[in-house]
Amino acid sequence: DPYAGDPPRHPALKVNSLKPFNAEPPAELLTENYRTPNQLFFKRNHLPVPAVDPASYRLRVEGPGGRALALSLAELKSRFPKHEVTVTLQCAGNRRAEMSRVRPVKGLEWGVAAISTARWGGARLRDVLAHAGYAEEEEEAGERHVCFEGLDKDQSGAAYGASIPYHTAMGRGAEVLLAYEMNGEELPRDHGYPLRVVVPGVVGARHVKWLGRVSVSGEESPSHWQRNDYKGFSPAVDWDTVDFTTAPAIQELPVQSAITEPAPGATVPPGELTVKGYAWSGGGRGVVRVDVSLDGGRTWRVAELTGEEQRPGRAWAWRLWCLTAPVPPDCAALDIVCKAVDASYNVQPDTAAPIWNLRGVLSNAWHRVRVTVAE
Ligand code: MTE
Ligand code: MO
Repeated sequence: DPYAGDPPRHPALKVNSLKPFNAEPPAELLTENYRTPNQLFFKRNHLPVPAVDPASYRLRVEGPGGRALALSLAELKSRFPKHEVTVTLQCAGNRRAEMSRVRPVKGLEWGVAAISTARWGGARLRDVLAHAGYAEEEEEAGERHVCFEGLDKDQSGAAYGASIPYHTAMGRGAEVLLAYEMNGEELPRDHGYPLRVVVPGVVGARHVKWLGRVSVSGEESPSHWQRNDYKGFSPAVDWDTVDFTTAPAIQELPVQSAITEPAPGATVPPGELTVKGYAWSGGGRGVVRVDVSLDGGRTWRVAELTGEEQRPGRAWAWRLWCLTAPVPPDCAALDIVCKAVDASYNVQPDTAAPIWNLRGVLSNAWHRVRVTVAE
């Protein structure tokens, strides 16, 4: 069993697949903390968790002109300043279960909690690439990509891989990390021990764990997960007609929000109701507002944003939100809805059908939770 060496996991996680291990925390636990405790942080593995010996570990960095560096963990920690940044990581398939209710899709049935937030610590990728001989972005350079390879491998020996545009890594003030710390602790095995990439504002799939190799290329990573997965398509496209070369790889994600409390189908008492949730957008776009409705979207109230303030243009981490409102009298049921607005005034679509896609990614319609009102 290639999964026999996987680490132990927290029993509260809702397991989506055991081998490989994929799990999300219960929604109501997700918003108990602004930073998700490591054990409850959602886990998304495509392959068995590799066992990496920290003493012999080397990160291979391919430099310009065929030169390569092999950096030990000690070198990564001592040669480059440690940078810390709070980043929300969201899987492209978060909330896929709602999309598959429109029409079946291929993928894990994630609920609303394939998203979590941590404070990550590590070396800046741009410092490491500069050390290897790469320059800050030049105007004329043409399209380039920074490619990452994990140490986890499938049966054919192919490693998990992904890439990001060069400017995402090397642009002024870029905060892409080669992280060895998560919430002040050593990176846990499930999250990429001993080293992972953290790309603020970008889809989870590019945050390559158990990082083995970094290179710069005129082309995107040749990995299956870069080229033939994690792309969005029209609802008109099915598995017989899909051509993965026609769509760009998902990088920044669209604005997202969801209700974490109360739970769908719960019974709430009359009087006053508190609704809680999270909101986040890709590309460093902040959350400017969350609207909540108790009557299916006919009337709205503005939720209170909680958690840390966001930096303009560098809003890498989510806002949590909450709304306390009177339950309308003589109401047997409530149809609670939330929707967020980001700093570019992007909004969420009201339903999932028009954004349905065969892989069930980018599922960000208004989130609805129906509850019963009773003493
Ligand atoms: N990196 C490697 N090496 N192998 C993987 O399977 N999964 C990716 C990404 N990095 C993956 C990986 C996907 S799809 C997501 S959503 C995130 O890791 C999940 O990170 P987490 O498990 O720390 O939450
Ligand atoms: Mo993912």
